[in-house]
Amino acid sequence: MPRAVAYPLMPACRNCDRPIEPFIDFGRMPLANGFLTAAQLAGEYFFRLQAAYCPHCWLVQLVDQPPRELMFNERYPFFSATSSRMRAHFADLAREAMTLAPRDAFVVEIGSNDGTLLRHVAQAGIRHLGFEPSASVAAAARDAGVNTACEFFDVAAARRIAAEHGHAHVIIGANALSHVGRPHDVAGGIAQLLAPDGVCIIEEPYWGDVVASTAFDQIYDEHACYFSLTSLSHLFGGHGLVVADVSHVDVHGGSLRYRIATRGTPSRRVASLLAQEQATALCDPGTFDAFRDRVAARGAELLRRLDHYRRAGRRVVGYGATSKSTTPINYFGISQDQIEFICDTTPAKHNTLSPGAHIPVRPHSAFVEAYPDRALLFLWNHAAEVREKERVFERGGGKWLVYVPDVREL
Ligand code: DWN
Ligand code: SAH
Repeated sequence: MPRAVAYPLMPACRNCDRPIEPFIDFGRMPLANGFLTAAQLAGEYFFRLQAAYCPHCWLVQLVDQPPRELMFNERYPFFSATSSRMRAHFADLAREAMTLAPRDAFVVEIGSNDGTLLRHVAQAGIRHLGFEPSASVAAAARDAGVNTACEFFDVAAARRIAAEHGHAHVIIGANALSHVGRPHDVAGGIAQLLAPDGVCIIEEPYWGDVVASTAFDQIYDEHACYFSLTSLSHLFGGHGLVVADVSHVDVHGGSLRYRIATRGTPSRRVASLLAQEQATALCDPGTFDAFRDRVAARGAELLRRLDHYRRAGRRVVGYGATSKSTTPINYFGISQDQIEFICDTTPAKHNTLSPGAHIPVRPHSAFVEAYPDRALLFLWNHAAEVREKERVFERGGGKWLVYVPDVREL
């Protein structure tokens, strides 16, 4: 029997401590990266996945998040380098960071994973340190020559590093802050570590894009916070830091890149996006109710399509055992009746069972050796990269089924 663990609900906002409003309840969910062998099934961990918004600072957040050590440890199987698009993206970001850094700079990355970004900084001979609590990926970073502290970044770690190495001229965090259940620990740590004339670059999936495309699968255990400019400004403002600039980047379904400084006047882009967030009802309770209704309709349509395939005798497999896939698979009850297996390029996921639904995960070769008729694309955020790679599948008549921004065949 699965182990049911009850955690006390957290009724207060992770940012401003005021009461939050739950708006969507996905029910009992496993860890999104909790891939298991058959022998491990008995100990599978579950929690209640519920998202809420704060009507004061508008931070969208999980009501309850599993303990961080259960998610981020030596078994963590997500390696940033698996996507060629993301490798190029982080090479660009590293270049941008290095142009901001003086010659004797100290560059810090939070959530540095396998060192995909920092290896460029290391290769340029620049003093650097990555904070990465998951030992699996931290080891890969060290192998690539990246100085890595295998620990969670927080205020105490920041103070220690500032005392040992001096303040950081550039701090980078991509897809890291959203993973932190206590975001003040990270924002406060940045305030401690950043040099007075330093720059911090934060990049996170944008809640505005999640709403626009109803990308409900971004909601899973690891993502404790879903930022907008409004909520992120509130968080950093509490530590005397300023969001100096913001830009939109087209990764992970739409993200915002924030430039944070110790002082200065926010750019016109910041003022205009803050106004836009108000005008587009991003800060409006009705937006959340409508989002929940669209998720239900999306699920019904996806199941209808999968049922249609089954009745038509089509072979269907899942493509990409992504973290995101865990929410639709388990919430909509997708099983091996609908998808034979899920293929993935990550060796650590091969020959495991997917979290919760226990659909077999197979190497990418299983896809190529016997192309299915249809592939449910859990990697919709990397659709261009995948389609480029899988031209033979398409030429043979294979089609992709996506469910973000709506259910459709490609
Ligand atoms: O926020 C997070 C983002 C940055 O990365 C983390 N919490 C975890 C992870 O989320 P994800 O697992 O949804 O990320 P991706 O990049 O959408 O999917 C990665 C998975 O897809 C890996 O298991 C590798 C696999 N993959 C594949 O099989 N073929 C990836 C690519 C690009 C491919 O071509
Ligand atoms: N920055 C990478 C990795 C994103 S996955 C990228 O964009 O591809 C999120 C990463 O944050 C994981 O590697 C996880 O171990 C790490 N992480 C989680 N909490 C953290 C914390 N408090 N401090 C530093 N890293 C953290």
